[in-house]
Amino acid sequence: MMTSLQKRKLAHYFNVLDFDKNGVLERDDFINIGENLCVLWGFREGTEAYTACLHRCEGTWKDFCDFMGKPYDSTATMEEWLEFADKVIVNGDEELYERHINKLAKEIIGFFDTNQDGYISLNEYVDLFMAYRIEIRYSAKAFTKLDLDHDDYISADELLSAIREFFRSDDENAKGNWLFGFWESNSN
Ligand SMILES: [Ca+2]
Ligand SMILES: [Ca+2]
Ligand SMILES: [Ca+2]
Repeated sequence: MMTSLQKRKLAHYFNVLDFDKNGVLERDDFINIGENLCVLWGFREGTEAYTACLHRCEGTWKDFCDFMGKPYDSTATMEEWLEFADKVIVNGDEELYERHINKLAKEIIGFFDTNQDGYISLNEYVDLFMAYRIEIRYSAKAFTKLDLDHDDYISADELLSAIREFFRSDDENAKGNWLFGFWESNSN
């Protein structure tokens, strides 16, 4: 069973991904996030960059469905998500979990490391907040928490460490809890 803290974080993650806040995760949420990114990065509709960006976001949805064992045209409610998260992410098979979080770290860097130096800068991290419509005002604080060696960049290792803590840590003070911004508002 997930602890209350783990559940609150996983519920926050659901709310971050549920872009239109209609209470279910679906393909459109991921497409909307892609469209948001296109606006952010100045990709105009009809261009190759635009299409590639949407494709990539759709790919993220497909990976997510594969991970949850659902067809691509299905949806996931909060309840289904939390049940899945409990069984597969928080208390599941190590190998599957490791594969998923490594993939997620690569995906985040692939998407948001726009200058391709292998690190996430504060500006690039703010893009992530913009893309997912996470409250921007928490981005600097979250960035500082994730940048463990204080060199003003989030390295791949620092990101992976944050992802690990975000998904599994039961420590209220774990820095990685801040990966997707402030999450206490979802406490129950
Ligand atoms: Ca939705
Ligand atoms: Ca970078
Ligand atoms: Ca760093």
